Parts: sequence; structure tokens; C-alpha cells
Amino acid sequence: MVHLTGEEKTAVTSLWGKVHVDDVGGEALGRLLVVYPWTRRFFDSFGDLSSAAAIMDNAKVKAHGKKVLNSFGDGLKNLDNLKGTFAHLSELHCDKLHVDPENFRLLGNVLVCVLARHFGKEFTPETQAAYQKVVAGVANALAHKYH
Ligand code: HEG
Repeated sequence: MVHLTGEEKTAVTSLWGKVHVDDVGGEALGRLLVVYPWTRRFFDSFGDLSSAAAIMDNAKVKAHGKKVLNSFGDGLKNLDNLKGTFAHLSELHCDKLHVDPENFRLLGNVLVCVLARHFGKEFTPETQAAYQKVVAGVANALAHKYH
């Protein structure tokens, strides 16, 4: 559950309507793998992740980034019930994928950087503040079923 004011909700959803999930998703996941190289270990089956150029150009990274971002977008439609929305994915990331939940926070912050890059001045400090709440809420929800 994240508490956003009406203005913050409007800022988040109106910007999200302009996000190209394939570009932004691939770039966010790619940058996560470049900036925090230990996150590459979860993606052994993705082929060449040996350099920044290889990662940013990797089709599997792009496809998976898009999948992750679409799922993140589902969260935006369910800000009042993030834990319920991500319960199944939380179990999957814990029990099957063994992803340390700290990585959800890292990805959320990388996503904010990518949005800032794509939207420039339109990504105002107020919009950033609203997004920081959302990425923190999604990361908490994804971590909720960990044991
Ligand atoms: Mg995860 C699979 C969503 C962060 C590693 N992730 C998935 C899937 C979704 C998803 C929807 C597909 C599930 C399925 O096949 O049923 N992931 C998701 C979200 C976020 C996130 C919404 C954070 C916002 N994931 C995340 C992070 C890592 C990670 C930070 C690792 C650093 N995800 C991961 C792996 C898979 C998924 C390894 C399986 C990939 C595959 O082999 O296809």
C-alpha cells in the first residue's frame, strides 16, 4: 500500500501513459545489469552479458525488461493493493528464482533514472517524488512473501 495524494496519482499515471515499455523496460533492466554486475547471475540463460554494449543490445534483456515493466504497470493500477497484486510474483522470486529483494529497490531507483533521462524537464521533482513512493511500494510488495 502506498499513500499518494490525488496530484501524485495524476502525475504518476499521466507520465506512465507516455512510457514506451519496451524502450524503458529494456533500458532499466540493462542498466541494472551494467551498474550492479552481480545482478547478472540471475540471467545466465540470456547469453552475452559481458559488456555494457552487449547488455544494452541483448534481445533477451530487452524482452525481459518489457515484461517486468508491464508487470510494474499493473502495480500502478492497483496502488491500494500492491501486496495482493504482487503476492504471486513475490513467492516466485523468493522460492523459485532466489532473487535477493534488495535488487527490487535497486531496479526501482534505476527505473527512476531512466524515466528522468527519457522525460527530461517533464520529470519534475514532484513527479520524481511520487515515483519514488511507487517504486518503494512495489519493492516492499515484492519482498512481502519472503521467508
Ligand atoms: Mg523479475 C521473472 C516481474 C524485478 C529476476 N519478473 C519475472 C516475471 C515477472 C517479473 C512478471 C515473469 C514471471 C513468470 O514467468 O511468471 N521482476 C518483476 C517486477 C520486478 C522484478 C515487477 C520489479 C519491479 N526480477 C526483478 C529483479 C530481478 C529479477 C530486480 C533480479 C535482479 N525475474 C527475475 C528472473 C526471472 C524473473 C531471473 C525469470 C526470468 C526467466 O528466466 O524468464
